[in-house]
Amino acid sequence: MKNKELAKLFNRIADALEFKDVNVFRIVAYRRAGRVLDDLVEDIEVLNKQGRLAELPGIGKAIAEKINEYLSTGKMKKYKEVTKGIPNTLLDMLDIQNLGPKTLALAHKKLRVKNLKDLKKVIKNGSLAKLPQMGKKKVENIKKGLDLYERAHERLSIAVAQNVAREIIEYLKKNTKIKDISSAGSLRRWKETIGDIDILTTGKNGAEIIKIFTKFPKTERVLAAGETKSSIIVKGGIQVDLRIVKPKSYGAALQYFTGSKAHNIKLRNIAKSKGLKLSEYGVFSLRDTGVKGKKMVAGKTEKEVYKILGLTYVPPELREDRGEVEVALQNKIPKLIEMKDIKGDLHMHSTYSDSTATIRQLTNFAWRLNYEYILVTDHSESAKYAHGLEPKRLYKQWQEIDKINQQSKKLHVLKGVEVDILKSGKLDYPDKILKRCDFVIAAIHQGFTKNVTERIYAAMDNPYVDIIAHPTGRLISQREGYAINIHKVMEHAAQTGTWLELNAYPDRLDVNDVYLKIAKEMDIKISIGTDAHSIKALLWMKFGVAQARRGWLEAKNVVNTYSLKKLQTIRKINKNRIE
Ligand code: DGT
Ligand code: CA
Ligand code: CA
Repeated sequence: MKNKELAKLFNRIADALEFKDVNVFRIVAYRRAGRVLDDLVEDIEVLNKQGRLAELPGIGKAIAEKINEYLSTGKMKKYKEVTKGIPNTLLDMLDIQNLGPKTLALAHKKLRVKNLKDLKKVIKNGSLAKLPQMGKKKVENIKKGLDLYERAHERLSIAVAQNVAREIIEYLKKNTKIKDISSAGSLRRWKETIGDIDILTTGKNGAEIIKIFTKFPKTERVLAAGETKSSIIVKGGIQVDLRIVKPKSYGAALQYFTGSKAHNIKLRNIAKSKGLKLSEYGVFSLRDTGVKGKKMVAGKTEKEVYKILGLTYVPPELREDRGEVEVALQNKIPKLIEMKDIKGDLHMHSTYSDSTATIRQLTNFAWRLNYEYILVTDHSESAKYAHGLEPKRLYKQWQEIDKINQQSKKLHVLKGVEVDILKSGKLDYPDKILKRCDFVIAAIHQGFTKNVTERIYAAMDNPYVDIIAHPTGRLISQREGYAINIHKVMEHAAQTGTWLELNAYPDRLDVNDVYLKIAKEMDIKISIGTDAHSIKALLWMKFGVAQARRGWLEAKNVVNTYSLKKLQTIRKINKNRIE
């Protein structure tokens, strides 16, 4: 389908005309064409072949000719002519609030501004303010718009996006008469970062619901508000898209707007091969057309959409076109791990090192989460920044744990450490200490570029090391990670029977979904740990479980779904003795 491509071209023409400050009516016409094409469900190429372009609202003769020209030649003269000499990076900046086309054109002409970087420079060095009719106040406003624009173009952490979405959904439920409501897009797929938040709902009076939506208290700017869709920017520069659909199309729309795009393309092709048409409005039979157009055969629920295409239901976390469509066709989608499978948390810190939570507080909170056990894993001695424990304090901690375990049989507190893998490759505690722990996590916190793979190998060769924490060391949107060969690390984990951590801290999610799937195929066991440094952070387990699902993991692949007894028997140190 060339619909979106054409929509973009017409929008670009409008941008360029605006930039050149020409006749407003023409700009409106191009914008309208862009919007119509963007929303069009039917294939523009088909309509063009059938000579039906004139039926489309807002597509006059001149625009229709341009569509036809583009579809038959792959080019559009008008687009070329109008955008000549204007870089795309410049036109993109028209989206910046308070920066009108005239100012932008002036900045381009006089200060040779071509992109965001240039714009920032001329704001900073004061040259923009010196242009005719500009001044400090105007530039200040442009700067505000620029900040907003930049924030909106960053990807959000899933934890942040989830909170915003929850707030908006609650607000809509409270203030409008809606029936079904759900997040969609990457948020529903639990992707590690989110571009914008998508929300889908059904309800009678669309315009009214949208009016209330735009009045969400944290709205900073309304980008669009119509009868069935709206986009706003909320505090923090976060874009939220809302769509309202008819109840009979809710499942099809949810499927469509959950994506991913690649997954949807595969489904559409399957539909086609079955003589069906899949769209956000439903599944339609093409063969069985009665007198009055196409017959709708599914669309109310997502389940029936998948079913009619001959697929088992695909959980949103799998919809990335990583083989899930093929597997669903064979009825072989695995039973993914769920929150209720989790029996404990195997990575957390206490006030003994750098956390705000006491062991007792961690214990009580974990009990409320229905856990059977927790593993307290404070930092080892050389982690000075984190108040790492010298042996004396570690023994004191063990005494406290013993006491807690004696007093309550509610939940078992396990003695662990997060022992540093030193630059030398040695571990920060001697074996005689590690030996006395229930479980040991080893982690790189220093020397991120030096022999990291080899040092992790050495740690995995230690019989007392059960888990490698955050194996790649990345911090999402902040830090790349260690210089490491993750595939080799995985090989060695498989060979030694060492478990790899899935660190559930939302800025880590390490190892990621892609590596998890490989680890599963290699039969490596995964340990999901929150790495909590506060009581509340124990709740991050859900992000870990979601990533595990994105990595196709089942309960059996994750060690903290096991009972404590089983966990003990599968430790590498005990495994050999038993088998
Ligand atoms: P994001 O926002 O960048 O994290 O990623 P998504 O997946 O949420 O993408 P978004 O917000 O642009 O669109 C939401 C969903 O709508 C997307 O996952 C699939 C569907 N969608 C959007 N545009 C297209 C399209 O051009 N073709 C198809 N097949 N689906 C689309
Ligand atoms: Ca999105
Ligand atoms: Ca969106």
